[in-house]
Amino acid sequence: MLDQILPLYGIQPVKSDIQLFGDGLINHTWKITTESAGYILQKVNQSVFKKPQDIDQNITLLNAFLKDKHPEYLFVTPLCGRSGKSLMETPAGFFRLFPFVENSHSLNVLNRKEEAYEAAKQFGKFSMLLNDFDVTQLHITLSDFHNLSLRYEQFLSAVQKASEERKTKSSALISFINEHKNLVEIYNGIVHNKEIPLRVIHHDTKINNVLFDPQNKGICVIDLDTVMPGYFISDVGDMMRTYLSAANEEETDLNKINVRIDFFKAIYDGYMEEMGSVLTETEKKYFVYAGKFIIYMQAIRFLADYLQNDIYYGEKYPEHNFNRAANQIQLLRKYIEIEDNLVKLLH
Ligand code: ADP
Ligand code: GN1
Ligand code: MG
Repeated sequence: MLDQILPLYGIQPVKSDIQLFGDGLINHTWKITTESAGYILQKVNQSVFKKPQDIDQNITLLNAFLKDKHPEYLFVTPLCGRSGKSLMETPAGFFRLFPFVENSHSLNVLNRKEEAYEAAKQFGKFSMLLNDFDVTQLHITLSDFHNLSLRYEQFLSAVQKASEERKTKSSALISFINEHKNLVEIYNGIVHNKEIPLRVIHHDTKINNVLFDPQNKGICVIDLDTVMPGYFISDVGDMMRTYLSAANEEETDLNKINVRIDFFKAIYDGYMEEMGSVLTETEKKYFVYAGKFIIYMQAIRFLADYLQNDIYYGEKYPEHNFNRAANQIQLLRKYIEIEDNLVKLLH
């Protein structure tokens, strides 16, 4: 298949080394190495992103703004092929090619709080530099992506339609989610609060969407598919979800899941160094809630997927999404256990 795609960019497949790359759950990603350069080739997952053109247009708009106002900022955008287009529509699907950021790597778990600081700073910087960008210009690439209210409704419907076997296995997790429905109500309050504006939000700040240099200093953010108008709690929350625990969402030994309070502080410091002067006082009050919001939503998403026979995330082994949901619920429990300490830390 790639034999047909690479020539669209003037790359000869015979002379290049092609490897499947990364641990993303959504798109197909390959690293292409030629004698002169490295690239990241991606096939957009069209069952998730119905209109890849919208993503492409968003990136083009943001790039024009950033190149004009902040030309020194590294914003990694798709390269144009021979046709002059940055998104290739082919019979095999939609493809795009990025320059490989040399001497970079991504991490799946963080071992040092300094890395949490670096990553949080990168995501904070992204929203801060785009603070004056007119967010209404952006397409919504995934509607209701972080609409917790709707996610909760979809979860209830997944419970209704699930097989008895999967429902029974999930009963303790389902109860936990229902017992914490107040998190949905807080979200509904945020949506109606005029002091909490829509901003340019990345919406997928998990740790492997930041590139680090060999010294583990942050280089830039990547994976721009879900950049669209949203609330800051989405970005801060997904950082907490993926940076706080020493074990990540794939861990099946729940005893290994923890909340590292010094990593929480590092997220706060890194993000606020960039966004502290931009966020409203009302937004700042939801900093700790952000973690509960996203961890809870991710638990709902994994469990709903399990109940619907893994149609969204797929599974690498039986019960994979059940395990991921149990993992996220354990993380939420641990987070709530020390919530008071987190609040105190910020005052
Ligand atoms: P997905 O949407 O499937 O998560 P990503 O865009 O995050 O796909 O890419 C998957 C992985 O590929 C990233 O976690 C990162 O390791 C690597 N990657 C993506 N873009 C680049 C790039 N421009 N340079 C170097 N590595 C990259
Ligand atoms: C997906 O694409 P990736 O792997 O960075 C998902 C996120 C989830 C995450 C869970 C478009 O992110 O929302 O938080 O998996 N992206 C989409 O690991 O659904
Ligand atoms: Mg990714």
